[in-house]
Amino acid sequence: FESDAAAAFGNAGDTTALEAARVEFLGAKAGRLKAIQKGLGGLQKADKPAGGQKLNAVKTAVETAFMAAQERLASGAKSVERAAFDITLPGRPLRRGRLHPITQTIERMKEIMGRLGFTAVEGPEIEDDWHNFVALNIPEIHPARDPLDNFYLSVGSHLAPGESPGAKYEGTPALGPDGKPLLLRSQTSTVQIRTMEEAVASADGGTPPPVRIVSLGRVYRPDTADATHYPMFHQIEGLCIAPGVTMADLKGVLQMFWQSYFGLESNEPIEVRFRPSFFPFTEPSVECDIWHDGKWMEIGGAGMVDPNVLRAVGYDPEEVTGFAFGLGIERICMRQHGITDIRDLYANDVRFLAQF
Ligand code: FA5
Repeated sequence: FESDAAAAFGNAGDTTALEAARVEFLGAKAGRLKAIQKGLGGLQKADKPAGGQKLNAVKTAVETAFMAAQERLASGAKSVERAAFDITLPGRPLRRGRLHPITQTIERMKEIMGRLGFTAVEGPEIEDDWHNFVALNIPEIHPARDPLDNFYLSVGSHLAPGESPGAKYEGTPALGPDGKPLLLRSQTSTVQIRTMEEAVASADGGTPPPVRIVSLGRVYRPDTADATHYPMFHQIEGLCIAPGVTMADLKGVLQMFWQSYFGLESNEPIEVRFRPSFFPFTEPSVECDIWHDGKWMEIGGAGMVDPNVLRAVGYDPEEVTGFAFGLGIERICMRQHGITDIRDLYANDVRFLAQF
């Protein structure tokens, strides 16, 4: 009886069928449970307590099965059988995540530069005066230090909700161990300094080892966001220090890099062009263009590491020379994919990001 009732409730596909089953098994007048209850009257007196107990247990179980069926129907499932897992159905495709286009660009650049013998290194995003300016030959009075061009850090100037900035901008400057203001690095050239310092320190007074590194990471400038500028962006910095390194090496490395980056599919030679420029930390300095899609495309700055920079970190400029270059990663990623607005890269719209 009990399993018959459970099956009938479990198979009921709608409330009408469930009600019919309820009347059949639990109906107060002619239900099957009622019939059994009436049957108890025919038992021996001594058997009656046990029979009554058994009847109560069965009644509870059947009522529980009925309530479970009620809940099942209320939650929308048809019957126990039909709600079960159909192993013959094809699986639902999983939505695969993917890497952000900037991450993809960074990985590709690291891989190409790795094949050219350049090791990837990282540096801190909060920098001190020495690494962001002094060692890079940017003196105390240089315009590159302007607070309007840098994110200097301050302490104790948190804005209360709804409070406008204003005087809070004047907050107490956060100072480094040297007593000079800390800032978010404005270029990856800071990593050049850290790398060369480590190389010189590792030599322990002897001849410092040659250096061949790339550093890829975030940099910060208070530029107003527009189609080609963002206050946070990424740069790739390359640095090569060894005896006898020349500008021809710089051009050769950049040519091979761009040939791998843009030229492999088209099989067309990628031409690299240097235009005279100025950076405090390189001498001579150049702006570098490449011939791409039938026109010259400006891709970043480069030059021979200034002897002042070599001296600042402890190299002897009579013994070693070196080149450095720094490129904006967003601009290259945008050019590669035909992205027309840098802000799209950071709006976190999955419909946009899923295209890459
Ligand atoms: C520099 O930052 C130098 N450190 C590059 C360098 C390294 C020269 C080593 C010599 C030796 P510059 O300020 O021009 O240079 O910036 C480099 C690139 O960053 C630019 O060509 C541009 O592609 C990108 N860039 C600059 N500002 C922004 C911005 N607000 N948003 C996105 N990209 C930017």
